[in-house]
Amino acid sequence: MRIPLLLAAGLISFSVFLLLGAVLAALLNRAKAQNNTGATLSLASSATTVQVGQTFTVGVGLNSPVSQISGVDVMLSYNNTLTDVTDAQLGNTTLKLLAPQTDTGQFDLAKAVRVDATDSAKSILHLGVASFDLAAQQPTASISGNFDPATNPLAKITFTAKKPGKVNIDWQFDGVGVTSDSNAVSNDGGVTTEVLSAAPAGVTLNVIQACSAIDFNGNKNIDIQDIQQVAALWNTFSGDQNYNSLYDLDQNGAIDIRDIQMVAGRWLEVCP
Ligand SMILES: [Ca+2]
Ligand SMILES: [Ca+2]
Repeated sequence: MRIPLLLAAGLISFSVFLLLGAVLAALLNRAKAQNNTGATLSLASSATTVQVGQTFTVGVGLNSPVSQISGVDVMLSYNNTLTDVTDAQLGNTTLKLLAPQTDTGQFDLAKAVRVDATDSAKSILHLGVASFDLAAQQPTASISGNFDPATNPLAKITFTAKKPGKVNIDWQFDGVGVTSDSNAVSNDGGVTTEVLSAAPAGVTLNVIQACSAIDFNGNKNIDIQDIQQVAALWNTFSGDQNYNSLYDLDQNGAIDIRDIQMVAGRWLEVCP
């Protein structure tokens, strides 16, 4: 009798082991499935090249094939010596609250932008869109599906180009925490869940000088004369007698190789 009893106990133990394994596998699969069906965010810029002083807009898109999204944290970094955020507006979706807000119910740009603590040349824009209508004082519907960043964005951010260079606008996404980075949040029966599944791609664009700013002699052509004029002031610095800010195209206080390269890079261009 002893051997069959041991056998039975062994079989039961083995069955329990199998059952636990199956439950664990099911749980893991569920977690994986949730992650795979998570939402993604996107950006689209209105231009790939802009001139100093011009504005461009960056739309925020969302693709959430399964989850109902009731709020999105948009956290972007950008090079603040080349560009600044000058406005943000909601798109045409039911996410009708744009945060942060001032006491008088306007979008609070000053509160939304801060200089990065570890890199003063980088600024962080953090805004939120949520399913609430402040004017009507009531919640609005959640959203799901595809919201194209160029044609149907959740929000549109206006930037002004300040200085020539390559602008990178990148998402801040660490995948943890509900408020410390970019998120898409679903609200299922009052339980909020972060469903953003991957780091979204950013956008890049080039800020350039207007043709007229480089056409120093005003003959409507960027030509060898313009190159010679800036080259003649090479290695002069702000405060020097010969320094002329007109030729300091990137406004860094020095007329150097970069300024000459900027003229040479536009050589033979005909100004409108
Ligand atoms: Ca010229
Ligand atoms: Ca310069």
